[in-house]
Amino acid sequence: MNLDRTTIALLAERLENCELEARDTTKVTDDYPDMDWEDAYAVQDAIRARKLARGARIVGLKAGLTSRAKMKQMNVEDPVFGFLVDSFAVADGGDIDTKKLIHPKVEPEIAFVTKAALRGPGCHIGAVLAATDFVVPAIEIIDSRYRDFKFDLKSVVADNCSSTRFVTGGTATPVEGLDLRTLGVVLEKNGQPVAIGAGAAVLGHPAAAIAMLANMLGRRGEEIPAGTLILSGGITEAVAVAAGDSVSLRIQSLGSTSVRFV
Ligand code: 0L1
Ligand code: MG
Repeated sequence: MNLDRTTIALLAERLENCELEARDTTKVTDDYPDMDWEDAYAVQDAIRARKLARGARIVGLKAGLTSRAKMKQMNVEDPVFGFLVDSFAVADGGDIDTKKLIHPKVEPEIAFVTKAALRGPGCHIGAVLAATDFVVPAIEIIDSRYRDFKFDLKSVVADNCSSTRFVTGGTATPVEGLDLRTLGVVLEKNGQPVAIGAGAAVLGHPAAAIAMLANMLGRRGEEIPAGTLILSGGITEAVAVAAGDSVSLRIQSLGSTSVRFV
């Protein structure tokens, strides 16, 4: 680690206040160019600790940047991960107050819910599928705290990977007999398709994103506990939204979920 405890705490306070007050900031590596990956996750951990101290509950995890093309572009070998708290969860068909966000975007994702713990190293797609209770369609709303979504990966990790809201819906579907790679995905904004894809866009198989997450957590001596909801990463590019927009996601065999920005 290159940053001391006081600096980590100050960066966590700065980024979380931006989230809570819906205002942007410059990327943290502008001020601390020597920040390393451990520092970046330490800032994220400090944000989580701040929320837990105020009574928040962790309700899930997310994998981000799980497309190979984007990882290659950013010159990283691993995706990033973040946490989800109860205040991020929005009811299916519910409203999101856009004034509480900076510059939100939506991502179509497949969410996994586990029925057994997953622990790396060595976690693989087969282990993930065996440990999956069910999958559901999920819309993740991301809202980078960085001005104009301009960041580098360490700044993104420190900012809890732009997490802000998520909604799940559709039918809780077991994965037996389901090929998650070939499931068609249609994201609609105001009734018009704006992004179309298939599950294989995420690392060739969405379960590979969960395996990578388990392997990354394993390196920290952590596991994915049974009963965890995990967003496996955007299947298409993220789509910008504003007040007045309605967004719905349909995933073949899993059903649909929707949210409105008011
Ligand atoms: O959920 C995601 O894949 C987003 C990761 C953070 C990068 C971004 O804000 O686009
Ligand atoms: Mg996402």
